[in-house]
Amino acid sequence: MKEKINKAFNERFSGAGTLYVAPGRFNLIGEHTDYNGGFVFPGAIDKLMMAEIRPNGTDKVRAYSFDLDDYAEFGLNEADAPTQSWARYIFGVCREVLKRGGKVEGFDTAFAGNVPLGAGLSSSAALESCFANAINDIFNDNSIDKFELARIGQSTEHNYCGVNCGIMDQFASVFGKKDHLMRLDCRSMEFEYFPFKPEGYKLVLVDSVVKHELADSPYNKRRASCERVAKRLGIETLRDATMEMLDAIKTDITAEDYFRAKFVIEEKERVLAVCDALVAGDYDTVGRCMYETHHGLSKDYEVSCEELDYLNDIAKECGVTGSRIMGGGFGGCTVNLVKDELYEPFIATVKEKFKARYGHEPKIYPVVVSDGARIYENQ
Ligand code: GAF
Repeated sequence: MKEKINKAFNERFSGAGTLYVAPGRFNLIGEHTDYNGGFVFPGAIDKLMMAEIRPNGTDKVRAYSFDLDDYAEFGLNEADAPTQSWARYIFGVCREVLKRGGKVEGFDTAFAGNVPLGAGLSSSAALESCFANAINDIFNDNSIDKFELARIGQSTEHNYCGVNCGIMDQFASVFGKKDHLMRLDCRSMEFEYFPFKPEGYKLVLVDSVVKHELADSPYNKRRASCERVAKRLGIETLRDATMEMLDAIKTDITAEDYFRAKFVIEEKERVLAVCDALVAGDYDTVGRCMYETHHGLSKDYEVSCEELDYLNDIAKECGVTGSRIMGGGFGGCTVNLVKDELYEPFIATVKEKFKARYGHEPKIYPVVVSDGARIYENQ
């Protein structure tokens, strides 16, 4: 990837800039809890966005996307928003830095990535974190703190890309640490690193290759449901709700809102249970919670799809310890916790069965928990 970016940068802009990388993320448990003030438990993965960047002495950004073979040029004022959706991520990051009083000047950039698009692995957060971190380094002497970098990415989604996402993806991409998961309290923003090297198990993502676009998906509607219920309960977020409170207003809200909130209330407890189980080496509990999350996401939160439910069924049949849909939903991957000795047979079976039903194999990505956004130093 480095070589092709260097070459593309040199051909377009001549010479060389500085290389920055930022990863996608996976999440062990804690889905749709971030925008409800709950807990999440993600880690950064070894799939990255990489950008070569150099100030160009103008007030314009000139950007080349290697993967899309597309070029965009835009100014830094609000009225200069580019039309291409990929370029709006970069523009949005620049604007959000400026809105916070940070400095951004014109730059040239060529970038590429190997985070699969639409797989629920947060390629967009990786792109945002990569540019936020680079702009912080190049123009701001790294004076913007890391939480603010994550918020810059999140605000980019809200204000320039139409997705009212929570903070999990950008947080994971910025704060990721090799071999560690992070339990983040999305209300207080306190977090803790948990060493993660499960003995005798592998974690693997199985990608249905069903594409999801959160902006077109009902993601924002799920968030709106949760906010409605919280408002009805007179609390800021569902973090403070219990099943008793929810049951007490059951007849005042729609059945749909009830089930959305039920999932969130149950899910926030599961994150804590999984963290404790992980520390105790109790992988059966981790796995059971993962299956419960899948069930809730499929039946109550309704963000699964036929292909993902099928992947979950196959995992169960193969004796996989834990399996669930991961990320925002509406396509993408399942995350699976598999005993070493079951790994190969599971992968063979899931490929065969899925292909027999849908005509193509799912893609397999072993999870390698990696570092967060950084300058690229020939690792
Ligand atoms: C998407 C969002 F971007 C995250 O903020 C989070 O809500 C996730 O879906 C679901 O847990 O990745």
